[in-house]
Amino acid sequence: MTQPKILVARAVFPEVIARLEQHFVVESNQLDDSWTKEQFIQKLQGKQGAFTTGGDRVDAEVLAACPDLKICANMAVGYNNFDVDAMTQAGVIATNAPDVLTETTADFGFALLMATARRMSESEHYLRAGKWSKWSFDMFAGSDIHGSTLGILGMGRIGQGIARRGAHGFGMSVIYHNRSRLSAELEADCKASYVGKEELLKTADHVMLVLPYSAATHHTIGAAELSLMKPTATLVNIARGGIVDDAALASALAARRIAAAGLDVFEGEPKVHPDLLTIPNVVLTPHIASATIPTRLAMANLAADNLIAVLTGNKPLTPLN
Ligand code: 8YV
Repeated sequence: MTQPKILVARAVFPEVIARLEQHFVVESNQLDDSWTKEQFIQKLQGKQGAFTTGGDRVDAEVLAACPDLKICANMAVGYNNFDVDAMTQAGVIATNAPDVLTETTADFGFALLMATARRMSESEHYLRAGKWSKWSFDMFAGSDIHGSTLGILGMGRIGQGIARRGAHGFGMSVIYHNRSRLSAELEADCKASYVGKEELLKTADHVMLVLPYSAATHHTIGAAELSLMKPTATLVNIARGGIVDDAALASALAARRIAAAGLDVFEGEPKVHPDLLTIPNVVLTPHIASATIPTRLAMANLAADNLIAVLTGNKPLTPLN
């Protein structure tokens, strides 16, 4: 029996490639070349499966040009790079990689919150630049985490992980806003109270964004929302670029309309709005919230499991359609 053919669009752990090679004829991109859409389409010709990451767009154009495709397995929980409706229409299964990254990503959200509120990047740059000559009472004085109010926009699994860390670990008062309200049990477990978006923005000392990106969530935080926040507040985005209007955020930070921001994701990444690069009160990281070796390996193996299941006639583990 001939083995199905798959494309692995980005470099990934060699042991995952080796696993895939036990089941498929694999074309991989272990040199991690950047492909144009045309190259991606050309490499997908004759392939039944694709192993993708968040930067690989699968839309109607790709689907029309790749009639052999049966499944695209994303090594990411977010799947805004997939046009899931178009995939469903084309009979292509879409899968993502949820759960395995929840705690790692929640850890990072909290780390970025701490670094932002306590001005860790700014103060480290100061020290490295040899500017530290004496102690002073208000040097890099930031805002407290413990006992403060944490507002979480988007209360899926990662949002809940952050709520638990805040409420149970740091005695924070947690408020959240989400498309749908959590069950009473989950609210109690997270010690989180449901509020409207406006109330959340006005009340929170720290606002954490953990919602999925879609046309509906584009610029969820823009100039109007930033103007509702406390001047002492911090904003952290570990969700997706495009949820925040980065230009509006840069002006708000420069004018100190809010105190600080921590950003792991950016509009048009890996490009970063040039103003954000020169503003001191923002902590910037290159989309690494899920980046620990065990978690990235689990994400890659889950994408591989989905490909293996579907292309051997079984049900996907984590389907999106
Ligand atoms: C991925 C992410 O590393 O899972 C997600 O949605 O944003 C990250 O964990 C990234 O999308 C690459 O696939």
